[in-house]
Amino acid sequence: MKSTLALATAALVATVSVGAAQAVTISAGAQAAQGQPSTVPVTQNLQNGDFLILANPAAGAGHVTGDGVDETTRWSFDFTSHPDYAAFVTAGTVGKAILTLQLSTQFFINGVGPWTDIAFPSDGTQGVFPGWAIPSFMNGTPGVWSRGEISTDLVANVGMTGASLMNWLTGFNGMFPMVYADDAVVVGARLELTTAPVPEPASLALLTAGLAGLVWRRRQQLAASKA
Ligand SMILES: [Ca+2]
Repeated sequence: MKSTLALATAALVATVSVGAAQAVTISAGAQAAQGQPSTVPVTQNLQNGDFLILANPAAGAGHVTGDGVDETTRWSFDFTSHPDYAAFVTAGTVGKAILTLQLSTQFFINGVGPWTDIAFPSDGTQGVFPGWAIPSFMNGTPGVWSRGEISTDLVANVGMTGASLMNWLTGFNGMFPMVYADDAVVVGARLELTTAPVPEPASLALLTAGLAGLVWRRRQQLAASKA
C-alpha cells in the first residue's frame, strides 16, 4: 500500500515536471515563384510557387488571374516535417500564432493598399474565425507594383482560439490550409505556432511541496496504524 502510493505520487510529480518543460514552437513557410506573376486568363487558376491563385470570372472587365486584383489565394503551411511537430501536438494548446504575409500589389485606392483584405485558415469549405481583417499598410500608385510585409498574432490580436487552431492543425494531420483575399499577390507567408504558457515555477514548486506533504502524512498514518 505504502509503496504503491509512493510510486503513484512519483509518477504524478514526473508528469507535472514534463508539463513544465519549455514552450514548444513550430513554424512553416510558403513561397511564391514570382512576385509579379505571368498572368493567365481570368477563367484560369494560376499556380505561383506554393500559392494557388483562383480564377475569378466575376472580376471586372480587363482583369486577368495574377494581376493581384479581386483574387482569392490558397496554400497550406506544411508542419509535418518539423522535428518538434509531435511534441507540439502533445502539448495540446496553441498560445500564440504569428502569421506573417508578404504582399505585392499594384492596386491602390487613395494611395493605400491592400484594400479590405482578409486572411484566415480555410480549406475552401470551412474555416477558423474571426478572420484577420488586414489593414491597408502599403502606400503606392495604381499600376506600380509595391511590396510590403505585415504580421499579427491570430490569438491575441485577431481573436481565434488556441483550441480551434490546434484542431485545425491536427485535423489536417500537420498541414494547415489557408486563404487570402483579394487585392494583392501573396509573395511569401509564414506561420509560427507556440504552445500556451506552462505553470509558473513558483506554483509548480508549491504543487510539488504539497504532494510531498501528502506522501509524508500518508506514511505517518500508515506507521500509526501499524503501531
Ligand atoms: Ca481587397
